[in-house]
Amino acid sequence: MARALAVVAVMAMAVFGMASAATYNVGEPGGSWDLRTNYADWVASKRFHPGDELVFKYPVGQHDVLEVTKEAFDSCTASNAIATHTNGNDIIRLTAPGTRYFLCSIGTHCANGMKIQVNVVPGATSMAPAGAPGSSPSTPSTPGSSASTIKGTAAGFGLAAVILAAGLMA
Ligand SMILES: [Cu+2]
Repeated sequence: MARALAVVAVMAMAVFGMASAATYNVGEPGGSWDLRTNYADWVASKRFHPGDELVFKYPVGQHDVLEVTKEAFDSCTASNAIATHTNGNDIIRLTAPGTRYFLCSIGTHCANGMKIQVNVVPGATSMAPAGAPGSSPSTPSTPGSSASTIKGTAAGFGLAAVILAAGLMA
């Protein structure tokens, strides 16, 4: 019984995790991959999970995207980059939890703030309260109230699984 509940809860979290995979156009809405954005502020309002994508958009040649180590990030060092992207519509998938560092190597752009640190956290973390054992009695109303805002069959399946789990636990 307990094992079945755990399996249902994990399935629900996995479905929700996939449903929440997001694409972030770096610097939007105030800019793109350029010098108009304070990237520390930009990332602070977001939570990145495995499966999400970053898209760096810029005119080819005016900027570039180098993935680098923390040391290179801190000192704006362009040599020994982990990866270099230059096509102006560079899509980078965040595949696993961890911290990744990107900078622009053109001119003094990095020193002027054109660099971004992305902390990727496990996707299940923010979903845990929905299916967590020991939820308060009022919890079952939460999935129901959010149903109208969730679209798609995958999300619907996850929602049903959560409701099922909540019902079995009640
Ligand atoms: Cu640049």
